[in-house]
Amino acid sequence: MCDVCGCGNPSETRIIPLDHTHGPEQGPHHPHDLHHPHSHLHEPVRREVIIEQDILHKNQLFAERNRGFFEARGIMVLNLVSSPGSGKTTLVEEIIRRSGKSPNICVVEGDQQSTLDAERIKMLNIPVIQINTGSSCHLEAETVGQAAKQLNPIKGALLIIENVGNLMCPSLFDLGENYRVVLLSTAEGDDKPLKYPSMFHTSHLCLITKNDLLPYTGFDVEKARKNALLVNPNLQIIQLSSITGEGMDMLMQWLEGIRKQRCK
Ligand SMILES: Nc1nc2c(ncn2[C@@H]2O[C@H](COP(=O)(O)OP(=O)(O)O)[C@@H](O)[C@H]2O)c(=O)[nH]1
Ligand SMILES: [Mg+2]
Repeated sequence: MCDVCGCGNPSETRIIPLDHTHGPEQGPHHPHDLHHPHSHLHEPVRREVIIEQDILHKNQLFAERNRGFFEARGIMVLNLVSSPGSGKTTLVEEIIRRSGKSPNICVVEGDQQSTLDAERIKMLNIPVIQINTGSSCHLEAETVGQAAKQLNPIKGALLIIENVGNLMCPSLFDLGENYRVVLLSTAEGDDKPLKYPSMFHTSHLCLITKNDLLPYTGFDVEKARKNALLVNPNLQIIQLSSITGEGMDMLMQWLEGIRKQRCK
């Protein structure tokens, strides 16, 4: 996992037994609250928190810089976040196909390794840059800003950033985007908003993807909506399938709406 954003921070790991019996770690020879770090962990924990704050603070400064760049150019920016495989690249391809002959779209692709996704977008003649994050599990504002400048989008363009597939760390890193869009596929489970709340809490739009698979997955759409709104009552939700096209009109209308806002 990522050693940059602190997702390996031992102080955040919790063992929560669901029954009231004591597990071996809480036996009589070592009675203490597992939620409270051991005294020998105090010093390292404090250092990790400071490093994490520094990283996030630095990222925030670059995010603000990106926001200024995007604003000055009149560029609308989406940050697509989700688990791996929930359909981000397929959706980007479908948005491009539905955006007409001169779509005025450019794309930043984020993956740990490979240029596979960027190659898919390039096939559609759309300017694209791939960022490989190596051991890191999220995109950061500084590299996204560099990629955006290289892409050099024209006024009024839509810049789509496909973040690294991960439902946790990308939620911590503001990229300077206008809208964060979280994808939740019907193959993943309707309980994800409760298990990974920060991603749903920090997003503006939730796309329930792979709607065509509903008959096979047991995914309860109403439950997913309820869970997502519990975490973020302002979240907009659209149900769609990039394969059958259902719900895509609604998404394209939403995109049209936000692009008009930017051109005002
Ligand atoms: N049935 C179905 N499959 C989909 C849909 N969208 C994407 N997929 C498939 O899901 C897999 C992962 O899609 P991809 O777009 O690469 O996901 P990403 O990792 O989030 O970018 C691929 O095999 C896609 O063909 C959809 O709406 N319905
Ligand atoms: Mg992808």
